[in-house]
Amino acid sequence: MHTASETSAHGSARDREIVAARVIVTSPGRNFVTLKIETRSGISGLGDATLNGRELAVASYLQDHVVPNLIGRDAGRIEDLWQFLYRGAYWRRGPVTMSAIAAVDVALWDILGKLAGLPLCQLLGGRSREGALVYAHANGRDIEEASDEVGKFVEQGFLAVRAQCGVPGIKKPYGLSAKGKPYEPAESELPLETTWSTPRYLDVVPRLFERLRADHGDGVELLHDAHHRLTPIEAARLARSLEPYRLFWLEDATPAENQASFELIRRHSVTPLAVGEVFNSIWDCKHLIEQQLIDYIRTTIVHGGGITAMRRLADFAALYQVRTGFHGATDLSPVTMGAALHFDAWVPNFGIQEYMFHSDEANAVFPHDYAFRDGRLHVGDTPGHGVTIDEKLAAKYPYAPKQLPVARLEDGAMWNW
Ligand code: GCO
Ligand code: MG
Repeated sequence: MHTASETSAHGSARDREIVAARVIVTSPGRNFVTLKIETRSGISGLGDATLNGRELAVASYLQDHVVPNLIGRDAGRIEDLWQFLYRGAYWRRGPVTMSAIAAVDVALWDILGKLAGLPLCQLLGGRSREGALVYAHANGRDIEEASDEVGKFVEQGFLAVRAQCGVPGIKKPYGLSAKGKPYEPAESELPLETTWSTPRYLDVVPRLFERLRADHGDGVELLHDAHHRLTPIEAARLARSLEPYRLFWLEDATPAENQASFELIRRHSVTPLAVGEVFNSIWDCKHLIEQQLIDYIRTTIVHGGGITAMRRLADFAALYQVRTGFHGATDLSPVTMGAALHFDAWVPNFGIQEYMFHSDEANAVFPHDYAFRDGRLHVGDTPGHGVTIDEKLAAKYPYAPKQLPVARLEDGAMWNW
């Protein structure tokens, strides 16, 4: 016998019982780890668990340590399962643990949406906006080529573009792709060794943005990613030198293990700052947010512990007028993109969503209902997050070990990639 609270038109606790959970590793152009959870009534949900360059660690965490804990539990108890996996592991936080928790959490929200017959954004409180403003990636070997690339995105209707360009004298600086190819950093089985020079970089970036404003005017939002390469005072100098070009944000200006280092950048510049794609918990940005040292928080669903955790983080950020700017590189699967776009549709303090294009192969493995229109990504009304997996097709793309590059200074010393 079920009590009234356990039973609804959409299924009882028995119907919601988790009967299977599977980890699917596939590599349609790049590696993705996906968790599929199935309930007794036959409803299933998907969560992304991809951690670029360290994929199998999360696959094992899920397969060996999480899945046995899921079987027999009520898929409707999303908060309780989140707490069980977070507190219950004893070892809190960390990208592997939090990506695994995120995969479970997102799969359960997907199941809840399907049970209710509602899109995920409706479960969160409904749409606050029609579509999510997105930014695309433009890059060029030099300023000229980068400006041409920005122009192409503007022509396609993008309202915001991130721009990166080559640094004279530096081979393979961050963010550049081979001509005509989409940017994809995890290229080789062992890390590619690249070189870095901060003085050369600091010299070229202000010239890039001066040119972009001259070529494309003030109407387009421009963004830039320093990819953790600068010290706080160098970051302050860059942020200040970019002020005339009114950036939407300067991202990852300096590593943020020491959150207080952003105080130094703030003291010198009003260029808006974004950080957090490598964070996995609210604790990684508590000081940054409370002290209003940043303007956008980039931590996203897959690496931040799922929707349950990100909702808490976004509400906390809202108290300080910090807005979301979810990471959306190609190493986050379409499952994360679907979930993120539902979150973006709801979250009151939305800022922007990163949008790198998945390959045709990846899009075929993960059919989805989101679409780009007029500078924004729009989610449909499919129940759940609207992303599925073609498992037969996925099986045709076996795992291919790939790691992210590393960077060394010109004297050979290791630096931040
Ligand atoms: C971004 C990121 C990515 C990361 C990548 C690492 O802002 O899009 O910095 O390009 O480097 O996600 O796996
Ligand atoms: Mg980045």
